[in-house]
Amino acid sequence: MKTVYTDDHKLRNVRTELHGGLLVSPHECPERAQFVLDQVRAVRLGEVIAPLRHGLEPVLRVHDTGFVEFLGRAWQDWSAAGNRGEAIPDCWPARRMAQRRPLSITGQLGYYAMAGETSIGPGTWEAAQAAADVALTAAAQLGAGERSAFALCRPPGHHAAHDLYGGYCFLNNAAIAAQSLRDRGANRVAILDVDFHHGNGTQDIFYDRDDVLFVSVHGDPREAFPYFSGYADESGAGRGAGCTLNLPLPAGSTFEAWSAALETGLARVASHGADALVVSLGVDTYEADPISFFKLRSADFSTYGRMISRLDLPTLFVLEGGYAVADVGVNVVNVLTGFEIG
Ligand code: Q9C
Ligand code: ZN
Repeated sequence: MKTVYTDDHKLRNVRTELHGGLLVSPHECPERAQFVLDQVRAVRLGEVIAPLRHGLEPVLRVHDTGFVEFLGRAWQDWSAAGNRGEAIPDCWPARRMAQRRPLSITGQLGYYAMAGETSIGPGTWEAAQAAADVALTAAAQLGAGERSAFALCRPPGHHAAHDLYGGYCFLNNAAIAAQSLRDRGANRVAILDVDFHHGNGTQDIFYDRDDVLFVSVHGDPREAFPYFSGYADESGAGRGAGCTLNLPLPAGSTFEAWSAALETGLARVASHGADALVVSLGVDTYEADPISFFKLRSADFSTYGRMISRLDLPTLFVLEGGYAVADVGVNVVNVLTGFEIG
């Protein structure tokens, strides 16, 4: 399959992540993408092509205009206000407080952030836009008749909601791509999120819709980020009732439990009658991941790539998380080669 990639992800290279009461070097770092690209080339997965610029129109199909404008000027406003470090929120519209957008940039960070670990720096916006372009270009490959395509993008996207950033995510690359598939004529799309963390942003964007199914296998939110989304009883609303399926699993889950949940998810994808599948491909389910608690081994990624291929759908893989940096390439590409071998 073809891989879509650009060096522009390197424009996001912040120094800080709020972690354990410290500002540490970010888990979501540029080296992740380099390891994936190296492994794509090592196994000769297929051609590596550059993204086309798609502009903001396909982004605004799923994201709020005020939110996108905020992301576009957040770093500039933050530094112009005299702040000397990277942009981090420190106050949120919590229970019983006003859900209004303040004028202050610090207030706006809290208004638009769903979590506080994700610093904004120079180049964050440009990298986020490039990641959306990577996903849109890969989606267009499916439209051009390819059976599958791989969007090698960072920063990741699945925690970014209609008007929220956080969890290392700014624009929801998978959601933007899924919407573009709908706009290019797919009547029904399914999104399968196999990242360790619940894809709260993707769920939010499609929660009340019946044309885009969202299925996620993830760490139980009682114990894992994002804590306030991903419970089994969140199943969609209105027309979208029954079109969200959350499959949370406990700490220490091995491939035996994980693959059984995946089978449940795959059966739901099959019954949706989708014309195309988007896989939010995070490999932070790996046993050596530093911030997660599942126990998948590298060979398991090949196995589930094969399981996904049995759906026999045009499939777009969009890179999400995975922080055992040196092993991210092997694990991601194992899913892709498993899929291709079938
Ligand atoms: N103190 C993705 O995998 N919480 N995002 C950090 C470490 C945020 C993960 C916890 C984890 C976000 C795309
Ligand atoms: Zn994750």
